[in-house]
Amino acid sequence: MQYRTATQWGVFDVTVSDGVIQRVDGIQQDPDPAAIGQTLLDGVQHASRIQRPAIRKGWLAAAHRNRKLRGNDSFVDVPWDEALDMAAQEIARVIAEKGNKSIYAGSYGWASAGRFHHAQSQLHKFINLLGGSTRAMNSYSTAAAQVILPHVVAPWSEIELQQTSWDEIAQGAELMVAFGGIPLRNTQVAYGGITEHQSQGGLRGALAAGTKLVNVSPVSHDMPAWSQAQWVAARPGTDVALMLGLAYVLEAENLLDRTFLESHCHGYATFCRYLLGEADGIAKSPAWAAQICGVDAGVIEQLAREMAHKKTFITAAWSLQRAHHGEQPYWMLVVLAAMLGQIGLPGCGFGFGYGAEGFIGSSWRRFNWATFSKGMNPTRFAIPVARITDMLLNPGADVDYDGRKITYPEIDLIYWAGGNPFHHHQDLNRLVEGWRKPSTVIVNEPWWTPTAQWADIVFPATTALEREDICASSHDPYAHAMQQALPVQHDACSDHEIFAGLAARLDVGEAFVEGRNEQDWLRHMWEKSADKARTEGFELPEFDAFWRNRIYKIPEQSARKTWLADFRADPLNNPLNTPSGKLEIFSDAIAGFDYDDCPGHPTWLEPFERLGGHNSEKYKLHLLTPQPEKRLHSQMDPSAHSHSGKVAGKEVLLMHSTTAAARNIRQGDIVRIYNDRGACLAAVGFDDNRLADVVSLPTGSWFKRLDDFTDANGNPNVLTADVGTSKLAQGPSANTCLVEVEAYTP
Ligand SMILES: Nc1nc2c(c(=O)[nH]1)N[C@H]1C(S)=C(S)[C@@H](COP(=O)(O)OP(=O)(O)OC[C@H]3O[C@@H](n4cnc5c(=O)[nH]c(N)nc54)[C@H](O)[C@@H]3O)O[C@H]1N2
Ligand SMILES: Nc1nc2c(c(=O)[nH]1)N[C@H]1C(S)=C(S)[C@@H](COP(=O)(O)OP(=O)(O)OC[C@H]3O[C@@H](n4cnc5c(=O)[nH]c(N)nc54)[C@H](O)[C@@H]3O)O[C@H]1N2
Ligand SMILES: [Mo]
Repeated sequence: MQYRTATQWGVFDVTVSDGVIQRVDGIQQDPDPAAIGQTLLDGVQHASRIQRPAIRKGWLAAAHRNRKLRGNDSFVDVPWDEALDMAAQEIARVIAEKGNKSIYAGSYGWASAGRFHHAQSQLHKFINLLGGSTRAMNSYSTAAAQVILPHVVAPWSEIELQQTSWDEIAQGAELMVAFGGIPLRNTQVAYGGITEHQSQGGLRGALAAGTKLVNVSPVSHDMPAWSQAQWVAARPGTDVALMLGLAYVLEAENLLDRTFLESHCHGYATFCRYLLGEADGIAKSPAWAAQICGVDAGVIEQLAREMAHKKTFITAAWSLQRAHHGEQPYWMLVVLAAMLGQIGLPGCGFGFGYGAEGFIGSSWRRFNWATFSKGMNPTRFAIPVARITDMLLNPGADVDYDGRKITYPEIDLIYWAGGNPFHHHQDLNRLVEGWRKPSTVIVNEPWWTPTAQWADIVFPATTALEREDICASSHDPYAHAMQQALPVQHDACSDHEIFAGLAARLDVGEAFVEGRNEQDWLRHMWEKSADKARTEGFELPEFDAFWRNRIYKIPEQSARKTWLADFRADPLNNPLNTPSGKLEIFSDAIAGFDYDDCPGHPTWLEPFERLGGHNSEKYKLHLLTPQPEKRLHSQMDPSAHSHSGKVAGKEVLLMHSTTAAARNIRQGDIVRIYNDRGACLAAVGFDDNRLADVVSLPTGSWFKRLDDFTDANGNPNVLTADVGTSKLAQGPSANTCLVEVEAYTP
């Protein structure tokens, strides 16, 4: 039998016989189905599934819960009723004794694609009914962007959904300069699901239309070889210096649009004094930039002139802002585009993430599908998502964030559903210290991920293939009926059932289920969407017809407007939503915060470490931690498809052959990667298409601590630093990381 399912990397037909998945095929509507689909093949029914509710022995045994054993203890299987009783009692105890803010239910993570069985949404609805919890704000993906860009130009959600499309780039751009390239491996994925993978087609379309591509990156294959992109090899974390060098040429050679800077921008004069060195005595010339970023001054001059003489689109990968002072490259990129004066022209100006997720650059109609109501968090309290360890370790301390101070609460209970912090957070050895402080950690998970292994109460969750759901996202024009393809595996329950069980025990059962079963909820959400559709002038089919057809596509819209074209045409009547109504090259608001690590205009700020900068004497290689090609983050890491990208079960560290030779390392060798924060093992793959002193280890392998605290599988987050991007956004700084690599002898 064939069943339709939807994932965060596309829509698939899954063939099942004898209760086992036999095949996974992309659907006909998808021009470029993602290979990650194959993780489902043996991943869903893998031996690493959690079979029954499990409770950590030490947690059961002692009043203080033996917290030091957390992560290094055995589990006992407990019947559902007993496990739910214990979890409910513990939640009630913590709320009564410590208050709601001492529960951390931020629960960041990607979970699965269905709108009803969305693990975090279910958790948040449940916990809101109990008086709420401490939550998390912003994402690991784009935390710095989400905070800096509203000050400068527009809210992030607007940028993601409305920015320039691939079609416009093909028609309008003669030159596309991509900082961090367009790594198509990442465009397999889109948050909430994707039907037609369009990024490869978009890039090929631009190329065919004659757009010249420039890949500014430490790694040449961040742009596909067939794109014939010019490679500008810049050191990681130095893009701001390079962009300042480009800006300097524009100013010095009068290649900029002074009229646009006057009419559409705020504060260029102040920034210009910094650029020319009048403010600090350092001219940000190409020669100055060259000694920081490693790109020849002549190349910078040429590129600046080319950008000024052509119709130019400038873009950056999200990775640039996942680094120390990650606000700066994004702000500076907008300023560079403003100086060129082409913002608001079709295919010109700036945009972000064209190689980050598959929906970026699409021109599909956007429709806000309804979901179920999660209510409000009564505590109204949240921390910046990547500050979790700081919070756990420093209750009572204040942290700066976007012009205000947030006081960390003392957390006594962590509830996680649909995320894997023991893959995703930086400096995992530091996370371990914080994670062992609360009395209790409860996790819902289908698999024995590291986060499940580091919990006290583990509830086995079903996967999307064991339940019915709807996939429909605001950046995709389709809705899909997700069918149940497999019987519930082992003794699992859906997240909804788990929280319904807990809610019943805590006297909010009826408020949680609202008298609906799974099918009722899907119908209810569909009907809410139908109401919304009507206000936008179209009719959704009846639910039963949709369910039979399994797929529905919303009607196309009339031609989409070029983003910021109205603002370009008439900035006074179509102002931006910034304090000045203009593009903020200087932000009075940010300057007013008086942050040493995020001044009033884009600035080159030394990161806490970099090649040629701090720590580079001790650790000679820069470690990048890109997204993994063969899976979504850590999801189904034990599957065959994920393992096809590994060697001897270990993640592969890409390394230049001369850098390896200098350390007596051969292709395929197992190496130890280390710095002051930790160490992990990985297998070496040679890759000469990169700067010699830059190595890359993808994220997402399951953390496994050996006795000496070395991670055995190659999870780079034992090496990355847990430092906020700045006081402004407090985002993660994963890509600022120096290491050394040596041959491993066990
Ligand atoms: N060094 C470094 N670290 C990084 C990054 C980086 O670039 N460099 N990137 C960061 C970014 S951008 C992100 S978004 C994060 C991603 O980090 P996460 O989102 O935490 O990663 P996932 O592996 O997708 O975690 C989702 C978890 O949900 C589980 N799951 C799937 N379906 C269900 C379900 O139905 N119910 C329940 N309860 N669970 C389910 C999966 O098994 C998995 O364990 O990583 C961050 N970490
Ligand atoms: N296959 C797959 N795709 C994914 C995901 C996945 O897990 N698997 N995760 C999804 C998620 S949650 C997110 S947030 C996006 C992330 O999207 P991005 O953050 O854009 O992706 P990354 O792979 O982290 O980085 C892209 C490239 O940037 C380059 N780079 C790193 N640092 C620098 C720098 O300082 N300067 C320059 N110029 N280049 C640099 C690296 O060589 C890297 O290959 O990807 C999404 N797509
Ligand atoms: Mo992300």
